[in-house]
Amino acid sequence: MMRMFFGLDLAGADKLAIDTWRNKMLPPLTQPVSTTNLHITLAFLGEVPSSHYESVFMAARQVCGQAFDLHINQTGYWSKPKVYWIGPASIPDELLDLARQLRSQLAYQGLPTDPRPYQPHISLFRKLRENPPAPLCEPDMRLSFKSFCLFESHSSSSGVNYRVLEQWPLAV
Ligand code: 2AM
Repeated sequence: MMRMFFGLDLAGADKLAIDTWRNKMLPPLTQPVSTTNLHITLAFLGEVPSSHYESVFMAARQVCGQAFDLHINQTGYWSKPKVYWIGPASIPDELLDLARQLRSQLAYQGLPTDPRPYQPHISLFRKLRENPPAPLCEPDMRLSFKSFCLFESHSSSSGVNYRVLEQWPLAV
């Protein structure tokens, strides 16, 4: 079994810029997502049995996505999963298409897919009991994506760590 998700890996400089924005624009809050783990989920898979790994890779190989830029310019709070996030106010068609293709290829391979409407976001804090005060300034970052990844989410006594298992290019 491996806990997996498809997602977009952020460049190191972008992770650092987000971490700086978080530290400067918001009060200190519990359970920050570690800087190295900042990412955008495309399709959450959860625990995948080893017998299904090949189907997961097969689904990814069938995806034909386009590179795109993303303007991160809004914040949000989901009270049920208790997550505070930043994300784009407007979602590029290439990103919606990538998430849609992944879901349909996973379904075609007989794998379970997430029924929730896709909402791209970068989780900054988890287990947050209430919506924190508004940030001093809204985020304003432009990110570029030329590939998508399959991540393994590994939990240990020192916390959760994400590892890129494989990366697929997006057409430029
Ligand atoms: P993330 O916060 O690490 O991106 C399982 O629920 C996981 O799916 C969550 O931890 C979250 O991962 C992601 N997720 C939750 N709701 C989502 C949504 N509407 N769209 C995309 N990803 C979502």
